[in-house]
Amino acid sequence: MSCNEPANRFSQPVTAALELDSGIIGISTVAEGLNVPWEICWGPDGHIWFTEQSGTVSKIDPATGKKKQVLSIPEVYRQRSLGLLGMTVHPTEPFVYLDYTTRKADSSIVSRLVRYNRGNDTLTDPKILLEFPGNTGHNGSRVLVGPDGKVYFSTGDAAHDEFAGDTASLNGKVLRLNADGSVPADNPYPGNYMWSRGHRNIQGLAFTDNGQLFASEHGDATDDELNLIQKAAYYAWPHIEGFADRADEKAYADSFPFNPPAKAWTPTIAPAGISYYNHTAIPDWQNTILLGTLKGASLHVLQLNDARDSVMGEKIYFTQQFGRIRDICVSTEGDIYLATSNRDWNPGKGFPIPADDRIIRLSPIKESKGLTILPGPAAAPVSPVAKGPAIYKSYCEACHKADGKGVAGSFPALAQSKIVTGKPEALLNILLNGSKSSATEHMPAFSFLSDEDIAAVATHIRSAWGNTADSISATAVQALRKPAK
Ligand code: HEC
Ligand SMILES: [Ca+2]
Ligand SMILES: [Ca+2]
Repeated sequence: MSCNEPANRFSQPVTAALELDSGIIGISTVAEGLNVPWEICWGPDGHIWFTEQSGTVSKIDPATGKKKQVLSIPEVYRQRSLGLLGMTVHPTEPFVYLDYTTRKADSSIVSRLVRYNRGNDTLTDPKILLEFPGNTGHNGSRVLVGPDGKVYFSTGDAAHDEFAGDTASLNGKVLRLNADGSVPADNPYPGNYMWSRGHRNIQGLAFTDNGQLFASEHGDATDDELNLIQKAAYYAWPHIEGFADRADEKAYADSFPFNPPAKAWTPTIAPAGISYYNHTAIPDWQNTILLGTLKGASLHVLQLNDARDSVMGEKIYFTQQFGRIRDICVSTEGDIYLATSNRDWNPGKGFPIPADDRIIRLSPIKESKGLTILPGPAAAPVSPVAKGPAIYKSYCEACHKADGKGVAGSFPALAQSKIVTGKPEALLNILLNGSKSSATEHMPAFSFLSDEDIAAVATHIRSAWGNTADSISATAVQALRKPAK
């Protein structure tokens, strides 16, 4: 354990503790009252640099909590998942790279990657490096300087599936740029920023100590992913979700070789920011990817192998403790900082609390006496039992909410819905095939669930929240499935 007394290093009180095999982690709040700190990064000046989604960049002295805003960008367009998103502070050059969504005069949404010059307490001389289509969702994104000094920038598919595989589109990619914004000579395609393609909506990006690049990515109804990003590789969205395990996916993979994920999650967890951890300050977590989750509201610690190219194990901490976790950074001393995202468009149950959003520090301490001891890691969740409420919780609640009331303007209420309580056929068709009558949000198809599971969740929503329709049988589901080819 480190011989530094955290009490000497930091002014904030330690309020809770987590006991690991190798030592104790103390938990303290470094900043509060923030509004969705989307990116937090450890700056070369020993400060935490962070973006807030509405368009500001600030830095904070982790020892004192003293905060200073260094930039406000009025043209940022913030709505739902849009706004000021990724940022990276170049470790050796005087540059900061930011990406955000903005609206053009014709009201179309675009994403931008912009470089600023970094002074002591200011960011000046913005230079727009890239501008490309955005949308009301799926805008990514993260930006990171690699060990090779190049800028890596992950973009969302802007809710256009067809962009992801298209080598001519900047959407649904990991892009690679020189520090000045030009295309590196050793990119896979001459004159093309593309480094890898076939991504849906990357939300986390991190390099390991031996230069492997990992990305976390949001799936649709199933298969959130962690991918090892390789030069020129193809990740197959929208043709393959997670591994090629369905018949249609296997057939596609026979013709189009793709990189399967290092790990996939169904039910989905909504993975967000990731960081590589290999510091002796917390020996239990050496050689791991730390992954924050939004829907899961937890920290996943993913053990890597020696080559740092596969995930060997997974432990889950802090479930529902801090709410949604958006991003993570690691200090040179090996302390870990988490940013909560409870004031975003889709907060979870019990959040936000008045102190949200927060930046929380995990730092080794010597004893836990007098502190609240948080529960140890949970085993990775097992697949849901074939019962309606559990299936609803795993697959439906993120959109339609625990009370069945949905989110006005985005996800319809299932409580008192005529479709839910009406003819079984209409309801089952939506569950099996999905529905897309609005331009922005759609209801994913759940045909991958068994007949029994669909019948169970359909029966559940027909009798929950004051609905009083009769139950639906697995046979009724089977009868509506398209006959196998
Ligand atoms: C990713 C978000 C999302 C998830 C997850 C989701 N839905 Fe939906 N659902 C929607 C959206 C959006 C609509 C509206 C679709 C449209 O009209 O295009 C919808 C519509 C519906 C409708 C029609 C309701 C009405 O009154 O129009 C039902 C029923 C429904 N969903 C049930 C479910 C069930 C059951 C699950 C879980 C198995 C589920 N949904 C999972 C987003 C979601
Ligand atoms: Ca994939
Ligand atoms: Ca699959």
